[in-house]
Amino acid sequence: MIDLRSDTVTKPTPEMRRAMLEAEVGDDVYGEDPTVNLLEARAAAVTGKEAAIFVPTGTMGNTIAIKLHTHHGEEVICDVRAHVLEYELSMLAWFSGCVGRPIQTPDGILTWDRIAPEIRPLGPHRARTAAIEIENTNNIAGGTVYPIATIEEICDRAHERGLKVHMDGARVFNAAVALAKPVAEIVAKADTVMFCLSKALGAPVGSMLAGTAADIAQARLYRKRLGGGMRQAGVLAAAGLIALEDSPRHLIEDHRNARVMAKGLARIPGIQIDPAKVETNIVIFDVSGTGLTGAEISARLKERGVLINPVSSSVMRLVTHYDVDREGCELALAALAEVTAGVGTAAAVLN
Ligand code: TLP
Repeated sequence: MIDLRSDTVTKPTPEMRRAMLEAEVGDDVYGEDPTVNLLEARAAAVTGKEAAIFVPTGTMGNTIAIKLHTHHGEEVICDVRAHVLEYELSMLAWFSGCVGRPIQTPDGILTWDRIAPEIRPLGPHRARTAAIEIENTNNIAGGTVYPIATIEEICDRAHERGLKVHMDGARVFNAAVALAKPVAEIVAKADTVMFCLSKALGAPVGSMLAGTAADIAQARLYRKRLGGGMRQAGVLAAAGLIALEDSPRHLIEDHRNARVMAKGLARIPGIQIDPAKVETNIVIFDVSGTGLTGAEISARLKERGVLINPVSSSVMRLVTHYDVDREGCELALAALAEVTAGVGTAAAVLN
């Protein structure tokens, strides 16, 4: 199977498996797992934050961050396609008692002029805005990358107004590679950043939440409440350390493969995509002109050994990663051309 459904599907590398086998471990709820402690120290260093905490998932990292920055009954501003809004089972509401205030953007990148009019002070009819959440890269907008100046302006203006900024940096290392800038520079002004070890970086499990020492101390209590206090988690952290140290330098290959896919897709009749907009490892494309739905294309591809998921009836997403090489990408393109061949024309004639 050529699996391009997500970069979450990668298998641990032989180095990760070896490190997991040899990991020194202890009880992390007592703070006694040396490998987890090392991973947390490395994550704090890489993000330039005072402290970091190892969490089982990106969803838990985002959930804890929102809880840190809000009180029940407040609002969180985010992009309309934000993962926290669309794919986390309403955790904003369920755990933090907050409402997401979605903002339309052309490419998933919030800017201060779009945010400012949506900020609400507490009043007789309206709940206070407490935090702004920015997703970098923006997943469903197609792996789009925030310019650093845009992040800095959002954070500076937000802080002037007493608002916190959380970055969902599930794929912030992809942003760093695309910008050729260190992660610490990208996240410098955000109050907290969550990044995933288990996405493009390839670890089997885990994400990191980084911020001030006080916030991360509080985050440990929220993690425990959410059932995320793990014990000999060094077995997982060992793979995470390899992901953190080794994987970022390989991401450039995933980005090249995504561009090859985007250019190939643009040549398939009925598929719409602007390859110039593909900056990282996520490719979002419109299939409405093929006369088939995303689900139909997905099912036909599966019969040919290619896995790509629809996002909606007319839009599909593919994500490149280290377990699918250039040849795999080209085979996937050929399969896409084959399953859509002639269908669009037939539909056009019938219409
Ligand atoms: N994204 C997954 C799916 O949930 C859609 C994927 O395949 O891309 N933030 C962002 C931007 C994400 O893309 C994801 C996962 C998360 C948070 C949540 O991470 P996990 O799955 O570890 O809870």
